[in-house]
Amino acid sequence: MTQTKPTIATAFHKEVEEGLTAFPKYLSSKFIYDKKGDKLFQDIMAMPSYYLTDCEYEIFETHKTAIAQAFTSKSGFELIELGAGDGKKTKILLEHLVTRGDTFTYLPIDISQNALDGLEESMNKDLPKVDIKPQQGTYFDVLEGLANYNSRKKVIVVLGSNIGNLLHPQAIDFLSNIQKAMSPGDLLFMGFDQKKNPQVILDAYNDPEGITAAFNKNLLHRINDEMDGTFNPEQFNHWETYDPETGTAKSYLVSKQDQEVRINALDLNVHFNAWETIHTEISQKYDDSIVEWLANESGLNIINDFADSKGYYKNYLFEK
Ligand code: AVI
Repeated sequence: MTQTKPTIATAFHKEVEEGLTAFPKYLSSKFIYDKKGDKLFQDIMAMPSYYLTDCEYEIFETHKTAIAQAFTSKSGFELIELGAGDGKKTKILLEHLVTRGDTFTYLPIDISQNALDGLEESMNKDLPKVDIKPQQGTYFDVLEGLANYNSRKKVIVVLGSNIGNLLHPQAIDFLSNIQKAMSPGDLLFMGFDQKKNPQVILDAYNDPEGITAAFNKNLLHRINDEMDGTFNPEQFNHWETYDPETGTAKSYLVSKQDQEVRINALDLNVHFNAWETIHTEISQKYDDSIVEWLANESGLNIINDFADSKGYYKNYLFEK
């Protein structure tokens, strides 16, 4: 009897098959985020060495007046946040906008209805005056739907330097898609982690407690749980590199020995030589000239930027 291969069920299945049969091997960091991955990322954001979060808080606290002034419009505006998560940082701005008496609707977009329900509940408790309309779906489906939502100015917010997990060509696609959903006069407010002392960057992705290692290895746990895999995560090291010339931090999982892993749902055996790698994530760091280039390529203009006191991180304001 001929055995038929099991049907590849999801984008994750497809990528695992492609990535683990490629040379060199790779898996995409976007698949780290299940419930456990989300929690590990919350823990990363709370680590002092992961300076990005504190820098963005500092920027909001220091520059909230200027940021609010840029956002505001006489006829009111829509504040659209892509990947809102728990909205902690955004609340600083929202609170300030409420205090100023600005008229706006807050439209957080997230793929997870669960995350949106939690956010709506905490917003109703902490900032009941904010008119919140959560939008469940992928960024671009929702943005497309909002393109003609109404005639008010749109301010699109993307925090946390999430763009850094994209290679430059993908980042240009991402920015171009946002640009297409904007009308003249609309704004994009986006966080970009900056190039800095390479040691500071390495420390942010290499904590001694092993939280980032656990976050990276969640990919292997997910394959075990969802694809009936036999990875032993203990047999892989988390490894981080940073190239100060390109500004690219890269995460790997490195096989500590020659080993064979079986992934039953894919009917796949994967061989690892000792010290063979799986590349899992890039976290790109930027400077003004790279951001200007990305903006030009995507049909956007930078009209302002806001930095923390150390110059580690910047939020740029773009206009179509
Ligand atoms: C979500 N993203 C911007 C984080 C970053 O800094 O690249 C993910 C992360 N990876 C390891 N630590 C945090």
